[in-house]
Amino acid sequence: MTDGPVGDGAGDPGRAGDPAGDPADGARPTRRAFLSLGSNLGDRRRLLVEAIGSLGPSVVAVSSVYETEPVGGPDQGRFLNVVVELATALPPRDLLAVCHRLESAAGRVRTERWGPRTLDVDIVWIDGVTVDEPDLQIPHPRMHERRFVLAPLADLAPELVPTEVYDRAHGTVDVVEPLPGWPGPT
Ligand code: GSY
Repeated sequence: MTDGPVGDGAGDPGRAGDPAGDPADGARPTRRAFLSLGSNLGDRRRLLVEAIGSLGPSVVAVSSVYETEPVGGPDQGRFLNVVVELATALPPRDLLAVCHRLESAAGRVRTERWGPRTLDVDIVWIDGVTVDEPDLQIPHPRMHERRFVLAPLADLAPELVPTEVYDRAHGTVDVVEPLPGWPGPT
């Protein structure tokens, strides 16, 4: 793929300008999906804003922004984390491709497994969808262990985050200033 806008290439999932939209308009149900975005390298805020902007009109809501203690991996800087709610008819694998394209657009190079990264984008949940394949599991298999996922997810979908599950999860999370253009949950 070239450097054009995310989702703006022939054969890519999604429409130009609407990468999480569905090329087969109307053929599949539109579902609520939640992506977890994290950054701890470079201009973290800018990277998150650009990634969310490039998801296009499928974005329904963005959580508060959390500065979070790194979970796993080597000694590294704190992350900024958000969760984004989408309304999308993309099949899970096409949505995964969108996530990978956002990471590439942020200049992510996959080096150390749990190491620092400009951008990480994970599918956390899609209403009514389960996938259990080696490279894709939905719901995300570690979501219930991670406060950096659960705290922003609870902003948008509290019914998916029971209090006792949140209490057992790991890591410190602090709400910080919202992203420009995204005031956070209302
Ligand atoms: O799995 C997402 C990348 N990641 C994160 C993250 O986004 N936030 C925090 N706080 N710790 C993390 N460890 C990894 S790996």
